[in-house]
Amino acid sequence: MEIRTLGDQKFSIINPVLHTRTEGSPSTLEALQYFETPRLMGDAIATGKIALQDLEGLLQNVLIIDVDLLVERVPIAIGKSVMLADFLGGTSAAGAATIIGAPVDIATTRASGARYGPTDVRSAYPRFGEEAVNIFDFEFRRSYGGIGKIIDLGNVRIVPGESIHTYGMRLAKIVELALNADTIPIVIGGDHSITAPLLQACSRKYPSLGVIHFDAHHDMYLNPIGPYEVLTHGTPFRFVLNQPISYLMQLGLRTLEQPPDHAHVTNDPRLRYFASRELQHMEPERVFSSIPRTVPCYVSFDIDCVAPDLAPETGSPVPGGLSYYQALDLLDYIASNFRVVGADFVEVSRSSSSQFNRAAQIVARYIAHLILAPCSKSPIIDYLHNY
Ligand SMILES: [Mn+2]
Repeated sequence: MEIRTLGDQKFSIINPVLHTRTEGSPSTLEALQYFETPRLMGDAIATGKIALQDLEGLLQNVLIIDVDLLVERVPIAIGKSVMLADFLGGTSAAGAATIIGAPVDIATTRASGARYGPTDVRSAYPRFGEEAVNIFDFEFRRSYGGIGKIIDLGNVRIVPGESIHTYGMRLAKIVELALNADTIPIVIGGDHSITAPLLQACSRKYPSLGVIHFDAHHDMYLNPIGPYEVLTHGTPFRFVLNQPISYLMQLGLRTLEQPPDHAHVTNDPRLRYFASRELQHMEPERVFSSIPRTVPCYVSFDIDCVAPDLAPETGSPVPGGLSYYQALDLLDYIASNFRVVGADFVEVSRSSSSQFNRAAQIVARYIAHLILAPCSKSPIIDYLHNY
């Protein structure tokens, strides 16, 4: 980071990594110090030393002060582990899936534990090596060819005590870098609040984005006590509807609750849903018959859409739910027929009584299918006697 004085209380802040030059005032410099010695943003704003718009401007334009501080490399990666600095300065990664971990559960309302999601999902991922080439998929009796790269940037670090807003802005920035490199970001959460900043970044790049949301809950709740419009893991889709998305399809809903306190969003014509019970008897083709194939699509997958007896490691389980194969077939249909430009897999937590994380095992398989399904496919014909 280089700061040049321009005179008249103006400064030019140059980021040599991102090749950006941003003009700043003395208050921007104060805000910059926030990142050098991270502290509670609320306190800094309350003292009047830092203006929120200065912080946001810095995050959006000159965020990367030291890339190593932003992202933490992980011992077990999905695909090839790449440093963010190398990703930004290296050869083209176009077409690759970019894995980004978001180990946060600071916006949960019930049990915490979603911070373990990225670690446990990565550990459960099939060991394909750095590139998934020539994979036999016995489930679908097909093999995949021409596989692109899978890059793992690691986990976006959390500063202890910070809010989901500053964390979300940093996460969104990393996702924006992945999108601008023409890769497909796949974010492993983390609680569901991260979807709001993620979709903000994605809809900046793809203004007509469609969203397919798997969940037991509609996640458009209001906070029970004011302030009502607060970003938590139960509210992200209130914020998603503020984006210029073309549709929001919710799959797997099954809560039993008082009339929704979100009436002003439920008559939004972009919104549609299928209950978990309805999906028990529907072919994917029918589920997605009204969805335009040409519109880029974002998938937000909350593991609690799957039956809690199959995936118990989650914070807000609801009885009923999709089977492993129902969700797999829906995801396979999406990945094979739509242009998926980004995804998140959230709300995988961890059990204190079992070493084996069933929710993480399922999500790891779904991520693999999401990455593999768009690749060229050929039938498995020479396995044993082709029975
Ligand atoms: Mn959710």
